[in-house]
Amino acid sequence: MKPHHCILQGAPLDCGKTRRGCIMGPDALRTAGLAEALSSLGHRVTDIGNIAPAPFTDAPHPKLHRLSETIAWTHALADATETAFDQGLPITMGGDHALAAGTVLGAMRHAARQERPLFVLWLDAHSDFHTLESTDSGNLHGTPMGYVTGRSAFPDWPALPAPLPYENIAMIGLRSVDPAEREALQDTAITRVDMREIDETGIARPLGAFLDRVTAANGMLHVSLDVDFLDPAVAPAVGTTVPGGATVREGHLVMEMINDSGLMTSLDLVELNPFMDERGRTAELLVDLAASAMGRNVFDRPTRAF
Ligand code: B3U
Ligand code: MN
Ligand code: MN
Repeated sequence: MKPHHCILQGAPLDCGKTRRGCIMGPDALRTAGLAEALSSLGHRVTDIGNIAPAPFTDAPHPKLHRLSETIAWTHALADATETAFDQGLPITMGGDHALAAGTVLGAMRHAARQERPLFVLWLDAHSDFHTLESTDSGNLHGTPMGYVTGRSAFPDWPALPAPLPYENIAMIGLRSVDPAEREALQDTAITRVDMREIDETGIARPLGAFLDRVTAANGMLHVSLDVDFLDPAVAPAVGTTVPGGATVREGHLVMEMINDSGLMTSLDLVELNPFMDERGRTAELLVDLAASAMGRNVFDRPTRAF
């Protein structure tokens, strides 16, 4: 396994929805031993502390919850993530999923500078594909994929170097997609893997096909792991619990395959709400999954078995 320099950055962003608690996410991941788990695998680890949003003035919006704060975070996180790539592999400790607008944008800027395509693996019960117009809830954690794909205008948000192509995105774990998202997704080349497909074929097949495409394109791979990708029975520390999610074993398999591929260049761990956790078990599971993505396994597998 190739040792990496992991750059841990805390993003205690809690403005992407109304239920509070993700502000404590970075410290819960620290307490659960994320840095120690990664260094025990032979990686160099630097925790750069928490990022702060760019200065903003609170200007309540009739529909969108804490819009100006989310924009301010997006600016700061895009800059911080882009900078972190110069040191190593950015691992962003969330914070709710609105943070991915910033981290994916930072990865897009870095990939553009490297003249390599960026791919995004979105592990989530939700597609988070809303525009500012289509969201019913007004919760901006439901919009980062709508933003980075440039499918509609996000006035005052940082400009995209170029929209993220739909072909470069795989969403795996889907089981809560709003009607407007469903309709919009149907016209795109985004790879959409719902729980039914996972039940029918197993999770390895669609994931393997996507990773093969990233390899063929010499792509960079941003992985965004939303706690609600996992079943709430094993990962209760999340505001939006959607039953029927991935098992612990499916979670580890995804992460092990990502490690085997050698493709991952950045990682988000998002939506952890420690206020809702049970004795830290969700935080600990996220640490274990991150460790699997960074090389922890029982045995090495020289070739893929499917
Ligand atoms: N699609 C809904 C629900 C939702 C999205 N992401 C989460 N929940 N975690 C919305 O509010 O946009
Ligand atoms: Mn999400
Ligand atoms: Mn989700």
